[in-house]
Amino acid sequence: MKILFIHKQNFMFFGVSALAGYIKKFGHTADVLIANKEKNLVAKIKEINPDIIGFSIMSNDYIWFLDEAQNIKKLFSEKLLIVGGTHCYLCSELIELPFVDIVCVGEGEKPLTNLLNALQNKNDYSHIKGLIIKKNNQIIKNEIDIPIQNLDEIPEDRSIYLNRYPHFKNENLLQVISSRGCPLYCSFCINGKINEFYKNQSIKFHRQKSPQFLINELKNFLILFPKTKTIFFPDDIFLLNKKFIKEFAELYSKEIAIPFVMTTFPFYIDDEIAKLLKNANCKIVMTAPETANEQHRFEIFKKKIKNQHFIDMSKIAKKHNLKIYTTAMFVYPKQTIDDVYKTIEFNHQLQTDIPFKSFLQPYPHTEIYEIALKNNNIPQNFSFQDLPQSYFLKSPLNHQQKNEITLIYYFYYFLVKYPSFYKLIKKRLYILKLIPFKTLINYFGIFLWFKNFKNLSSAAALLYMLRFWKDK
Ligand code: B12
Repeated sequence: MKILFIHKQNFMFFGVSALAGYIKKFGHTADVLIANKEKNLVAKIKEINPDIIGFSIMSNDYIWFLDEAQNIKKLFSEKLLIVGGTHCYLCSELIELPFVDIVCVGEGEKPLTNLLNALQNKNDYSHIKGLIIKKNNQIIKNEIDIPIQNLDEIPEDRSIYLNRYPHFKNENLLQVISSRGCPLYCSFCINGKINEFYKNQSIKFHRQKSPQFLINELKNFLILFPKTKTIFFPDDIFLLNKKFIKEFAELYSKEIAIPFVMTTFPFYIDDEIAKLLKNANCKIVMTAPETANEQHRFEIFKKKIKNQHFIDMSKIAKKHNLKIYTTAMFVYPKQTIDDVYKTIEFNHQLQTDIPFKSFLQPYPHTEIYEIALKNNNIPQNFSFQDLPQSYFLKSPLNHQQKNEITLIYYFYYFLVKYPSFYKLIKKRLYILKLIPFKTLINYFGIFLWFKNFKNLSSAAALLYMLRFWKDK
C-alpha cells in the first residue's frame, strides 16, 4: 500500500520519515508533499495516486489543515484521509470533521502499519489500537497503542524527502532525534499529556536509540547530507541517561566528531559528563529554566527544577568551555515585570551565551490552559483557532502587564547579552519605548539566536529563517 504524507512546513518531519522507514519494513511505501513547496498540490496528488492520504499536523497548523484537507477530500473522496501529529494528542475531536476518516492518537508506527496491512488484505480495520475511526457515520474510539519501546526498531527514511526536495541535501545543519518522550509533566508541554495517556502502564516515558544505532544512523545521514557542519539533537531531552552518554560520547568522538548541540536537564551535567561532552565536540548545552521565579516554575509550569541546579550546571559547563543555551517564557499567568527582570539577571548569573525566548501558548487540553483560564488570561471559549501561527510573534493571553513584558521581550536577546544595556533600561522602560523599529529588533534578536545556536553563517541563517517565515 502507498501512503502520501502531506504537511505544511518546509522541514523534514522526523515523525514522517520514521513512519516511512517503519512501514517499509512491512512492504508498504510512502511519499511526501510539503504544501508550502507545491504550486499545485492537487496535480501532484493525482500523479502520485496514493492508496491513502495522511496529514501530519501541529496545533498551529489547525486552520491550514481545515482548509487544505477539506479541499483534498472533496477531490479525492474515494481515498481514506488519516491525520496524525502532535495536534491529535490534544484534539482527537478532529474525527468529527466530515472530511476526516481516521485520527491517529499517539505514535503512529504500529497503528499505521496495522491499518495498511488491513487495507491490503481487505480486512476490517475498525479496531486498530491508536486509531479513532469513522465508518458508516459511526465513530469508533480505540484505546491508544503502547509506543514502540526499542527505538532501534524504527529506521528513519529521509529519502522520501530527498527524492522530491533535493534542496535539503545542501543543509549545513543535520537534525536528528535520538529519543522520544520526557519524564516531566510540565503544564505547557505535549509530554505531560502523553505521559497521562500511559500513566497506569509499565512503559518507559523516555526512550532513546542505542549509542551504536545512533552512530550508524548519523553515518548514513552524513552520506545523504554531505554539507553538514553541525549536528543538532532537538530531542525534548537528549542527555538523561549517563550510561547512554558515556557510550555515545566515546563512539561519537571516534567516528563522527562533528560539532554538536544537545538538550539536557541541568542536574545531569557533572564534571565527568561535561568533560566527555567536550571531548566529543559538544558545543552547546541547552536547558530550560523558563523563568527565574522558582515558585512559578514549580507551581505554574509544574517543572520541579531548582535555580541552584541551573547555577551549578553553568559553573561546570563554563569550566569545560561549553556554551549555555537557555529558554525563557514570556507573558504567562501571574508573571510580573519584576519576574522578567529577575529572569534577565538570572541569565547574567548563568552567563548564558544563547538566550531563547517565546510567548507562552496555552494549548487547549493542557494544564496551563486550565491555569490561564482560572486566572482570567483567556476567555472560556479560547480554542486552537485563537493561537497565533508562531510563538515568537505575539502573546494570545490577556495580561495586565502584557505591553511592558512584550516590550522587554523584543529586546530580550540584547538585554541578556549586554548587562550594561540592561542596567541602563531597568526600571526605565521609557527608554525602550523611545527606540524605533521594535518589531525589527525582535527579528534581529531571533536571527542572532538562530545563527549562533545553529552555528550558521549569516547568509545561511537568513535563508533558513526566511524559509520558516514563509511557512508561517
Ligand atoms: C522538530 C520539531 C519541529 C520541526 C518539525 C515539526 C514536526 N511536526 O515534525 C519544526 C521546526 C518545523 C517545528 C516547528 C514548530 N514547532 Co515544533 N517541535 C519539534 C519537536 C522538537 C520534535 C518533533 C518530533 O520530531 N518528534 C518525534 C516524532 C517521532 O514524533 P511526532 O512528530 O509526534 O510524530 C509521531 C506521531 O505524532 C505520529 N504522526 C505524526 N504525523 C503523522 C501522520 C500520520 C498520517 C500518522 C498516522 C501519524 C503521524 O507518528 C509519528 C511517529 O511516531 C517537538 C517536540 C515533541 N516532543 O514532539 C516540537 C513540537 C512538535 N513543536 C511545537 C511547536 C509549538 C512548534 C511551532 C508552532 C513553534 C513556533 N515557532 O511557533 C513551530 C511551527 C511554526 C510554523 N511556522 O508553523 C509543539 C507542538 C504542540 C502542538 N500542540 O502541536 C511541540 C510538541 C513542542 C512542545 N513541547 O510543545 N517543530
